[in-house]
Amino acid sequence: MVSFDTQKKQKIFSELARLQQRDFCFSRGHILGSMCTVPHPIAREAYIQFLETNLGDPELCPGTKEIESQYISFISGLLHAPKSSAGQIVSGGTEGNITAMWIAKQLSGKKEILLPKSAHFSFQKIASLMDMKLVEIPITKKYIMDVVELKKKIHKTTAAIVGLAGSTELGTIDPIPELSEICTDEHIFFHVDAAFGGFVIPFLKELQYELPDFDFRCKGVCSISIDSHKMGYAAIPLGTLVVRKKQWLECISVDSPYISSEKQAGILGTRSGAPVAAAYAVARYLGHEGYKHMVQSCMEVTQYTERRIRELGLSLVMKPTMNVIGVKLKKPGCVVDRLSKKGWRVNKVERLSCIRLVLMPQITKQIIDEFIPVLQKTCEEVGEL
Ligand code: 0PR
Repeated sequence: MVSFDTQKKQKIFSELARLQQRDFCFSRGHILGSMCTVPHPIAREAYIQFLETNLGDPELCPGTKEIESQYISFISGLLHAPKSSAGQIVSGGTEGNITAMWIAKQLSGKKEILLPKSAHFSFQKIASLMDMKLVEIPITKKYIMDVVELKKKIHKTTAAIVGLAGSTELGTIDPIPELSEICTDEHIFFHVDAAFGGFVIPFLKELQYELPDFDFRCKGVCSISIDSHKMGYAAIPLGTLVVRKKQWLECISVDSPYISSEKQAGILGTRSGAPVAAAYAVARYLGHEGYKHMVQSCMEVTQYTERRIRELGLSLVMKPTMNVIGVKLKKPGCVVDRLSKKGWRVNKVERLSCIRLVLMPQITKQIIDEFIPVLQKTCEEVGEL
C-alpha cells in the first residue's frame, strides 16, 4: 500500500487545481464548439473503478474483456452489422480512420483514397503514415460529396472510398446508399466515418427525420467508425471500428508471443479498460430510449439556437442536418478570438467562412440565452451586424 505524505499530496493537488482553473470546462457550459461533452456521471464512476485494467493483455482481465465484447455487440447492433462482422475498440475517430485505411490498403494492395473535401484532417495523417494518396472529391451545394465527380476519379489504383455520416464542419451526411452501390459494383472498400453522426443518425431516423441510410444495411459499406466520446456521452478516449467481415482484422494482426493472446489486432498494445467500462455503463444506463431522448433534446436546443441566431440578423451556412450549426461570418477568426476572451469557446471554419456551434447534451436553452447577447455584441464590435 502506498502511504501518503499528506502535506506533499495537498501541495500537488493545489498545484493541479490552480492549473485546472485555467481550463474551459464543459460543466460551466461555455464550450459551444466542441464535439465532446462532460461525460455522463456514471461514466466517471466506472472509469475510476477500471483504472488499472489493460485490454492489451486480455487474460489478465477476462471480466473487462467480456465488457468490451458486450460493448462491441451493442455498437454492432446500433449499426445493423451482420453476424460476419467484428469490432475493434479504438481511441477515437482518428485511430478508427487509420485502422480502416490500414485494412483497405492490406486487402487491396493499393494506395489511393477517394474522399470528400469535407473529410476530417485525420486522413492527412493517414496519407503520411501509410504512404497513401488522397484524392479530394468536390462537394455539392448541399455540402455533401459530389457523386458525379467521384465516379470520374475511380481508377484501378483506388484502395478505398470514404463517406461521412456527420461531417466535422457542418454535420452533413454524404449519399451513403449511392456510394455503397458504386463501391459494390466497382469492388472498392467503402469506409463510413460516423465518428460524430453514428450516435445521432440512428435516433434521428427513429424520430422521423428524413436522412439517408448510413450503416451496414447498405451492402457496400465495409467499415464504420463511431465515437463514444462524442455523442455517446462517454469518457475520452473511446471509439469503435466495426468491419463487415471478421477475417479482415487478420490483415492488421501480428503475432504477440509475450502476452496471453496469440495475436493482436490494431495499432495499440497496452490500452486501458477504463473508457470501455465507462462507455458500457453509459450504454446500459441510458439504453436505446435514453440515447433517443438525448438526441431529441439536442435537436430542440439546435432548433432554438437556429431561431435565435436568425433573429439577430445572421444567417446559417445551411439548415442543420443534426446538432451542428454553421453561422456565416465575414471574419470568423476575429469573432472566435473575441468570444474566447469573453469566456466562450466556438470553432472557426475559415474554409466555409463560418463559426461552428455543436449543441451537445450539456448545452441548454438557458446557456444559449446567455450566449446570444454576447454573440450579438461581438458581431456589432467587428462590424458583422
Ligand atoms: N472524424 C470526424 C468526422 C470527426 O469530426 C473527428 C473529430 C474525427 C474523425 C477524429 O476524431 P478524434 O479527434 O476523436 O480522433 N472531430 C472534432 C474536430 O476536429 C474533434 C474535436 C472534439 C475537436 C472536441 C475539438 C474538440 O473540443 O472538430
